[in-house]
Amino acid sequence: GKKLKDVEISIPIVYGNIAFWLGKKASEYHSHKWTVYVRGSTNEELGQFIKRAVFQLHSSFNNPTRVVNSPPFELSESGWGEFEIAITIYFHSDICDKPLNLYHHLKLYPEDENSSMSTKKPVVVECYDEIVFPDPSEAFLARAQSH
Ligand code: SLL
Repeated sequence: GKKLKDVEISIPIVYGNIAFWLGKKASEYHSHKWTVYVRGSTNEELGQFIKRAVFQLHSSFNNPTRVVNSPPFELSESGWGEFEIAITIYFHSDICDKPLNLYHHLKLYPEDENSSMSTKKPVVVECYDEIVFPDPSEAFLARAQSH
């Protein structure tokens, strides 16, 4: 379709993880339950823009490449260790053909020594970012504005 010059669309996102320690239910290899996610910064529906998110987990997980084909773009697992998760975002074809790679270091354990592990207080680590699309298609701009 037609491209609009001198226009750009910026999509504010938040990506990161929340992790709960399992306390009495913790075992050696499953001490935490966690969820890694990509969401709109004010919880807007990212399914309008994003077609698929692929979360690449550590090789110690079964089937470490996890594909999420519809929103919410998140993945929950249990485990014991922290590692870097590569998140590949695929957009709808009228938005952008090139996928975007994000990297998030999964965090399970509280940072400061004073906050002891608790089953009630999760560890949350998030990043704010903006995905900027220069010269968007007319169809994309119309969708972004009705959004
Ligand atoms: C570390 N470099 O040594 C990291 C690796 C891997 C964590 C952490 C697997 C859980 C499962 C899991 O939590 N791996 O087996 O399902 O700290």
